[in-house]
Amino acid sequence: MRIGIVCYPTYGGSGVLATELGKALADKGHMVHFITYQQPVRLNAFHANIYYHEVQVPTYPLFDFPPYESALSSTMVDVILNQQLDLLHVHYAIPHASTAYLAKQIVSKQGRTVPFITTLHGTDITLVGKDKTYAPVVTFSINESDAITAVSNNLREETYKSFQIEKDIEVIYNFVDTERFKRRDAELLHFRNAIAPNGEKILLHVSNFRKVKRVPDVVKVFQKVREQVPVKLLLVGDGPDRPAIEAMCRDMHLCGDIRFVGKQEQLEDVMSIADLFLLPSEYESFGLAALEAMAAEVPVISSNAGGLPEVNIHGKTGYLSPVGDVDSMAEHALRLLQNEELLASMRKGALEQAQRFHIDNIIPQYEALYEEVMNRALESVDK
Ligand code: GMT
Repeated sequence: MRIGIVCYPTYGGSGVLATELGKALADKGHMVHFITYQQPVRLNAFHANIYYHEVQVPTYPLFDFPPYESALSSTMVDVILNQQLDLLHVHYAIPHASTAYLAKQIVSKQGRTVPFITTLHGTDITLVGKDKTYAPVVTFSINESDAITAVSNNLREETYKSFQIEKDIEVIYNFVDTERFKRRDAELLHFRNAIAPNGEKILLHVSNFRKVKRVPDVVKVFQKVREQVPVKLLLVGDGPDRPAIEAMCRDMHLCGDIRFVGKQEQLEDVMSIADLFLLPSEYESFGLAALEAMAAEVPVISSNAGGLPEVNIHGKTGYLSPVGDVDSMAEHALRLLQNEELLASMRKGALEQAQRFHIDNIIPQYEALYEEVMNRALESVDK
């Protein structure tokens, strides 16, 4: 198939997922065309079946706000027509679903039928999408999608609760390449020793440092754990809350034991040296970073918000606590760090759970959906 993928190219989970999906589809022989405003971060090696089309947004003195959506729709039209795309798969509803709708209408005037699939990822529904500034367009464009998927049951339910959706939303879970995230303790010992030179345990948090991630809770949990166990905290990623978190660490006199390493492309290395992963989010539709940690045998201490209980199984792969309950999270972390046997069994449970979301189990679900959508589109042309 010739598939156009539209996503945010930055470090967010939706862009990561979309890029990994495109790479896996290309490996299976599909022609994949990424349409984004910048090279997606995980699209970092040449692949014969992958093409990248950059959306250019020309400016003009009249534009206080350059019309990105128009530029994106026009680029979609160009790629559909010149690369003979069979379908578009857009990730994150805003503005990708409405731009896909527009592109579909434009090419239909030229006799081309190109269906589009919208994958909902989380904040496009639960945070930004619900805002009344966007809600009518989001509702309309989701309903006009030829198929809709959500990355968890929770997100599917949230979408039905928040919008008047007239169509079925299929749940296709996020996935992980467990081979890539396979733990490599011996190989990465030098890295581990650099972070924890005296054999301390390592707590890890990876995010885009936004409010919804509740990064201050990570620091509070760390402080409580540190009172009882020698431990270091590794903070990966960047975002608007990072300066405040750095100030918080200074005020709490924790700087010596906390390492900010910014955005990292080799996440598998970082996951491989961690003992526990912390994800205390206010909401998480799925928690892709937690799944990647589990694939590296890292148990997860998380909140029980959104789709996290579908990924992190309490008592098997880690522990769940109510949002904001840092005492409970610290208690869970200490329970594991002070009991090597329990930690070992939880690590095994985490890896087993990650296998359920193995990339090879999930990609065929997308391929089946593509087939179904294309067949429906062909039938509608025949009528
Ligand atoms: O929260 C992020 O990390 C960014 C955001 C995005 O859309 O880029 O992530 C959302 O999509 C991920 C991939 O499907 C999910 O794993 C995250 O849980 C989800 N984030 C939220 O729901 C807050």
